[in-house]
Amino acid sequence: MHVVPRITALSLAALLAGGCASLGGGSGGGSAVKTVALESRSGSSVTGNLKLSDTKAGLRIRGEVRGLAPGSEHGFHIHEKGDCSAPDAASAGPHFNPAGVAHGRAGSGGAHHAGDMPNIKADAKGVAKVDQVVAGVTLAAGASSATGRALVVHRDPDDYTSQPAGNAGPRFACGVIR
Ligand SMILES: [Cu+2]
Repeated sequence: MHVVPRITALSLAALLAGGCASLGGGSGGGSAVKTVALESRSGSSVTGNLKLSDTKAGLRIRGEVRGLAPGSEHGFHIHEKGDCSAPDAASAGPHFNPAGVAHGRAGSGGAHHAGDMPNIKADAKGVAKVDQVVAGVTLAAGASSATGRALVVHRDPDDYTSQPAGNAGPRFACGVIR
């Protein structure tokens, strides 16, 4: 029975080493992963944990959002300011939109904000599994860097059409990309 704790300790050591490497490798072009914790806002009980990493295709966002209504659909965006301090997360500002273009549907071929992403969908337990790549956005420094901005989950679905934010309603969760 000594084997199990030993393996656990080794795994922990590996995880810690990986974490330290990530912290130190912000601009090294390596495989840095940032973790973003989504906190509830606007009186919701929505929370989440997401992992972000740069890929050749764009910014990959993986993880879970919890506390949603079963089967519900929600707008999900990168907002401009890395400030979730307001009770309604209005402090996160508008969508991240460095190109100054119209809101729309990412991947449609039409105009859309850099921070526009597909809606997330909750399962029967109110959990939305997220795994998507945001083309044209990076963690690394640059004009389209998401670092220092915020991830926001809305109460309602994004209709991908209404300006400037898809009529997605109040901000139910917010997390700063540090
Ligand atoms: Cu939004």
